[in-house]
Amino acid sequence: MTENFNVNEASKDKQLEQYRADDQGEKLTTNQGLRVSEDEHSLKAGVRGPTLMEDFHFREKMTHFDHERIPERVVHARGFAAHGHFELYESMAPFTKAKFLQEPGSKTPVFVRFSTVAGSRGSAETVRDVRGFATKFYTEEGNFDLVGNNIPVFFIQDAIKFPDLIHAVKPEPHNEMPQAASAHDTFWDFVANNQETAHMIMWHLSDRAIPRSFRMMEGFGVHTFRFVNEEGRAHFIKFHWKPVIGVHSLVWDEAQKISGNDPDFLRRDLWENIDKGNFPEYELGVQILPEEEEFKFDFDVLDPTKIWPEEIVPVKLIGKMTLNRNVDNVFAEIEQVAFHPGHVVPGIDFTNDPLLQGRLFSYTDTQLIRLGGPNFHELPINRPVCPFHNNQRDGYGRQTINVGQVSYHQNSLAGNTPSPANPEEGGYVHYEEKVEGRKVRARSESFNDFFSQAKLFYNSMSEAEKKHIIDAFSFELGKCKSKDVRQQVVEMFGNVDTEMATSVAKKIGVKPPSSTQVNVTMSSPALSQSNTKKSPETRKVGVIVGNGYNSGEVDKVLNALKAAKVQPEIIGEMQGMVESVDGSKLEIEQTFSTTNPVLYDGLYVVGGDAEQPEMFRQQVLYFIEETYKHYKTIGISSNWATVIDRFTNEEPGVVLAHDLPEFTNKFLDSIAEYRHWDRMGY
Ligand code: HDE
Repeated sequence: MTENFNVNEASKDKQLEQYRADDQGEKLTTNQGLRVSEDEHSLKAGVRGPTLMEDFHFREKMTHFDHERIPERVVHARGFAAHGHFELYESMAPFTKAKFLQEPGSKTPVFVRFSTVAGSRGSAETVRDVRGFATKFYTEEGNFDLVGNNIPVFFIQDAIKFPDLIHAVKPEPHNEMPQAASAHDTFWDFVANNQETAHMIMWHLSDRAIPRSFRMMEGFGVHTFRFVNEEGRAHFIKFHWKPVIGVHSLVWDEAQKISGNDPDFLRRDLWENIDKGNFPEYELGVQILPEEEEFKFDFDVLDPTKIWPEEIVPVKLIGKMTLNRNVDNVFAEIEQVAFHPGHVVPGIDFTNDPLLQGRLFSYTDTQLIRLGGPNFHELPINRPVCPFHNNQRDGYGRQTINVGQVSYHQNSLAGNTPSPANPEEGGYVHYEEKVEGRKVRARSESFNDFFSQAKLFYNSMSEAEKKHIIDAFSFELGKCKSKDVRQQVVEMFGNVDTEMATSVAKKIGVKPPSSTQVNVTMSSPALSQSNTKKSPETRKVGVIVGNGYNSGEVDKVLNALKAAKVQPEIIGEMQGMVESVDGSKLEIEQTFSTTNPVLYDGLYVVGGDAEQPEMFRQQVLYFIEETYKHYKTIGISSNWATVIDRFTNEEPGVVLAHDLPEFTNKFLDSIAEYRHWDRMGY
């Protein structure tokens, strides 16, 4: 008999509740529950004597500490996560029988971990890298993990090359440098000698690889999966996550400076916004392709270095995910969560994408070393919310106390239970794809076009985005010591765009590519971030205020910003209060020494009276220069427009408060626009 249980958005939280422990107000004990009378001194033979072996409290405390760390993830070590739920818009029954995709309005609890790939667990977060976007859906039929990235394609086509790719991008083995960076010889040597990387490299050098926020990135399942419906009919599908507030990025100079100013920039942004109730939202999209159309395109649908352009196969939005709760404990939840693309539910199946096939092995294997044994599914964060029963037993850290005599199948002593479920009872049946072929180690010829979609990507970029790609190439290759590697890469990317590769060649002191320019006509507007949603919501604006400011003007602006869900942060010379000309006060939240212009999306210079020290004016000028250089919005109060005589009204993204009602609107529009690329020549 099947058990009855319901899953709703609170199911996971309720389950986790049993494992939460709050030590506040309690007496200190050992792990055996013994109350401890002293926790500052080890047990010694005399106050100046040796420590005694007998000190079980000292030994237990120290041993536990010695074992606090577990191996970091071999990739995606640096990450952060949050809880939330997924709500379905419309039934997907025509395509899949997955239960969590049937009832419009139904809510499934989720846990999402975002990550960088190359860096170690303590590395900076705003480095140039792919971002992981892994979602665990706790469904009534078991956990479904959508383990994706923020880039829709991958570097390689076959999983057997993954160790090589990762060895090439990780710090070089002889000196363990550089940390969390692809700008070094071995990575680019790998690229030039594995040319299937071309398309992914274009994304990696684009603004996508330096997201402004985890809340402002897309996510992609990358591989082609299958939806299978109740009748057993299958469709090829690709998964997409689309952030409701649009896709936005940092600029490179800013990203590098943030790495020093706030290495936790992306997790802090996620944590603080969830904390304040600005819940990140992403719509789930699927591209759906009938199986009969498998061979309709000039690319192979099984090739993970290819997208299905959205203009050809539209993305159908089927639901929305909201992240609304921060974790209680980073280790217990974020470090111990174990994702696996093989965690599927009935109605979702795999394809023969050779990258996906290899991943289906790697993920459980890696958890065995990372989490120390086969019982990691029992950790609170990994437990499904539905019951699980099987004949697996024992192993390190086993928590379940399986009662009874029988732990094998088939049996008669337990009435042959736990018994397999038929499909009507929710038993998972693999899609009966017909497979035949010779055993070969070879790449399918249909995987051989490495450059068409790389060209499509480049051709779809705005002028600013193209410039960023050229600058990124110049930076990355400029860091390679081997001139030969630099030359090979320039030659390779001549196949994408000769003019682009020629500009790079000039900057890095090598010969231009031997190719000739072939202009492409095809473009996919969905690939360019310049077409994304623009909104001031949740943008962080630094507001520099000194004593003697004009509160009438400033209060109105601050209120208008808050009404538009912009987040102003008051910056001043020293902590405490600043006083306006009419005696009202504002609290300084950051000082010039605790913050930096790179940490804001825009700047509002309020200034103060004429008495400000020279240092204040110097800091204002520094904030303005940096903000301007990073193409962000600058607003200046009417008082200070004359003190800062650097701008005229015509400057893009510089808003001067001559006329107040117009100022706030213009300032908000400018913040929504975010980057003012028309300053490009700057
Ligand atoms: Fe992963 N990947 N990967 N990967 N991956 C891991 O599993 C692997 C690939 C992705 O937040 C590891 O638990 C292979 C593509 C994310 O905990 C490991 C191949 C995509 C995360 C592993 C790939 C991903 C991982 C390391 C090539 C996007 C972090 C720790 C065949 C679709 C999950 C772990 C988290 C983590 C193997 C390629 C996404 C070693 C062999 C393509 C988001 O198992």
